[in-house]
Amino acid sequence: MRRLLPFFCLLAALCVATVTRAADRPNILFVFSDDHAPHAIGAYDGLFKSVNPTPNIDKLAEQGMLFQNSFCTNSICGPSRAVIQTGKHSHLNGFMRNGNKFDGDQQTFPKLLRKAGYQTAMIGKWHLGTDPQGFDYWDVLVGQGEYYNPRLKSTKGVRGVEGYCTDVVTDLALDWLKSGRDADKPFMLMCQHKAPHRTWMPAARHLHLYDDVEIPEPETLFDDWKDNAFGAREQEMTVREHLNIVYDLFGPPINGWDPDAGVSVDKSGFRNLKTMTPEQLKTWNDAYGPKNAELEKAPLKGDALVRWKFQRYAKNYLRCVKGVDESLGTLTAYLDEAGLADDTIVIYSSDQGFYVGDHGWYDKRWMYEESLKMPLIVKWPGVTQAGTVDEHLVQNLDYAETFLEIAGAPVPDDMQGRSLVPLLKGEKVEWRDAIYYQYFEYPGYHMVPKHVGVRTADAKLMHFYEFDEWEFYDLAKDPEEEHNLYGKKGGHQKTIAALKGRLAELREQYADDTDLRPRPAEWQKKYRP
Ligand code: SGN
Ligand code: CA
Repeated sequence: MRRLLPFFCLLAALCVATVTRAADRPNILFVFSDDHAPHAIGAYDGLFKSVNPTPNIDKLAEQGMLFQNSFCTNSICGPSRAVIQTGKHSHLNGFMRNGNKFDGDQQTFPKLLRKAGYQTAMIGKWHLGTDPQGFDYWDVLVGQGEYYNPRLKSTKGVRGVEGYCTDVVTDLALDWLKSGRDADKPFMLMCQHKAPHRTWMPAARHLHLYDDVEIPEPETLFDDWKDNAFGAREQEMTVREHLNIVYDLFGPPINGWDPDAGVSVDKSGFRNLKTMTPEQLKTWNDAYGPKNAELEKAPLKGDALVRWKFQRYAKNYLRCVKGVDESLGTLTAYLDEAGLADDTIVIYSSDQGFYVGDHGWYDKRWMYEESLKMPLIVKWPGVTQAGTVDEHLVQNLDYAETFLEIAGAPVPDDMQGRSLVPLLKGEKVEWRDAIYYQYFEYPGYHMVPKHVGVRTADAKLMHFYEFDEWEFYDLAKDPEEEHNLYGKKGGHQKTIAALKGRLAELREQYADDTDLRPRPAEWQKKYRP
């Protein structure tokens, strides 16, 4: 026995080393969706909580940390993803609006994670216009991705995969976890869904979900934007006028509705239905047909039609969310089953928030709360305390540095965010008092004027600079942002002046020298009535 002692000691030491190594360099499973607003997650305690849309995401929050004040820097798909890749604001990473091409030769966090010995994989929606770089494995949806039988691109080329997009992406992620990776290395897997993006097409199994439920209407569904800057009145994203009954809601063309009206990308308007197999299409039509017949028999108008559209839209949106929620459940069940759960950080997030009828809208882009906010829930076994809510002002700008610190990799000086690791550990740290926002796509889909802005814990200032208009909100008193107090009496001048100062400082800190001078009156007249 004595002679065996050194052997046991060595074995024990080895075990400790392995355990430390796994804990030191945990795997990261990053489940990311498209346009999933925090208020459409039960754990965020929003309006839709009553229909229990996200039991699996809620469970993640119960086990980990939920970031209550998590924001994007530029509320649109490609730009948000480029910020995550680089840890730099849009003006520096070069991807300022959808349609730009991401320069994948620049420094990105997956490249640095790889250097640090991580295996990296990217599966699902990428939408950056150039092929992913920095990944050991990638398999990405072509462009926006199709809901049914999507095309995917990998190093082997483009192919079609039969099935519902969220399930296809989940299965590919599972395949990679099971047999695609090198089990000796820690991994970073980005599993990125298309849902719940427009045109909100649910899986066949969810087509009847919420059939007998009335989705609660947002307080601002009938907003009239009366004291907003002009852009909020002239945008093209209202449930009333722009959400197309046929193209977006799969309803009948009542009241002479033009099936192409407001359809921004594909003028044929039906590409997603066109990718279905005849059986899938039959199931689809069987689900919507009877409901559509009712509306055709008694066509609605005015506010009643807005309410009908909202119900159809919100139900489809939440049905898509259900698919994403199930995906998270499937992936985390696999981690449990494979004994990986204790060594894997699981993160749920989405590229930005969204309007689900809030302010009378769909889509995103604005710096108003519903689209500025991103969900962020992190379960880090042994590190995050179960069921905690963090209130610091955090951004997608912080993700890259967070991933690098988790991996024990050096963080380059030119990244502009801050690692969230101390917050995840529950440490008390000095933190930023304000976030900086910028949006660049104008004129463009949905017609949201360019703006920059600053948000603190309780106030927001927005500058629609091409038209030199401002908005200011007292978020503590007016969380729905119904009262733009810019230029109004009531003693806000001091706060506004301070916020203008803070905005200028942030622009300097982030090296943003975008020209903010108003455009010539002639140009403005084209857009502003
Ligand atoms: C498409 C959508 C728009 C949406 C943009 C950007 N139209 O053009 O409604 O704002 O994408 O979305 S659709 O009819 O094609 O769905 S993003 O997620 O890529 O930023
Ligand atoms: Ca998006």
